[in-house]
Amino acid sequence: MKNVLVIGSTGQIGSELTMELRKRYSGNIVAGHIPGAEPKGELLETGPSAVVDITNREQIGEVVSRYQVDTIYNLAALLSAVAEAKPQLAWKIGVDGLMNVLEVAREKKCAVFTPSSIGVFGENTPKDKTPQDTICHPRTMYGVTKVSGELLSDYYHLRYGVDTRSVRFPGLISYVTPPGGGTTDYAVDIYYAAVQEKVFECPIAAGTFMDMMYMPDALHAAIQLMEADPARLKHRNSFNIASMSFAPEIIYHKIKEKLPDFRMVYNVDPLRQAIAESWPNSLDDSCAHEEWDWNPVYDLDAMTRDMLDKLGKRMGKSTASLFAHQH
Ligand code: AKB
Repeated sequence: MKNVLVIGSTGQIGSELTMELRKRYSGNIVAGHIPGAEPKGELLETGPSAVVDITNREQIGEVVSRYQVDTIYNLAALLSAVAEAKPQLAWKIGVDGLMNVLEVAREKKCAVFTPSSIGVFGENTPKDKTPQDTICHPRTMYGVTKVSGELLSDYYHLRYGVDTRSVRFPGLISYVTPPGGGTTDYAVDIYYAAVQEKVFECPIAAGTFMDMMYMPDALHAAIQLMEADPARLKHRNSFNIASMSFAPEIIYHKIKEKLPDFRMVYNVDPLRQAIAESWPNSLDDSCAHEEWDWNPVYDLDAMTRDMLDKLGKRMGKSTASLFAHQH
């Protein structure tokens, strides 16, 4: 039996991770949320939920004790573009908040998963097949909080024996809960535009490659890493993981293979473009393969088929009817 607290359970990753954990484990899988972001529907109905503000250490500790939590998934964060607009808040949530989680974990003997990101890399990092152990010198506040988080998490493991583990997520693509304020969000928004039969305005310039991943693989990575045999882990915070890398014109043409009338124009956002250019084109994730058997399932083709099908159904359009409208 496992008792898990998911902090940030109503966000892009949390809403799906909490449900996946409830399918796999029989214990308490607590949906932690801030006031104003209450769980709804099946997230509310299938298990306990509790107010957990990551800036409130006592509150985290109280919920961990109440539900005898042994593992915390700490998903609270501001994404890259928002963190540039609110750098102090990004630090307060990403670093001070993480410190609160780690302190509770130390006292109450919990394992901790905190996602890191391709945002830890910067302009002087090798761009292609970026190695696991390389220069992490970001110029964004998001990157600064993620590098700090990796270092803090390793520190708590080495100094206090807290079982901290993490992956560097690429842009995550899902049809369930939309992301907010990320640089890679365009790769989600483009599918919504395609299904709604709208022209997509792309905020990222042609030729800008970034690593991306379909949500089922991302959920699997988080859970698989937390279940991995600790004796095999040479790294902890944080593993490169990868499944696909593409630029806007590549995902556009992939969608156009299925929906030939779909159109995209460029309207580049200078902030997001600068952030995207400072990130790698693709990561080398061989350490994750070697140390805990990471093996993603979805490529761009399989993801595109699933996204169009699932989003279409959610918007009351079957893939067949979407295709029928095409000339
Ligand atoms: C963002 O774009 O900020 C995130 C990330 C890559 O960490 N999706």
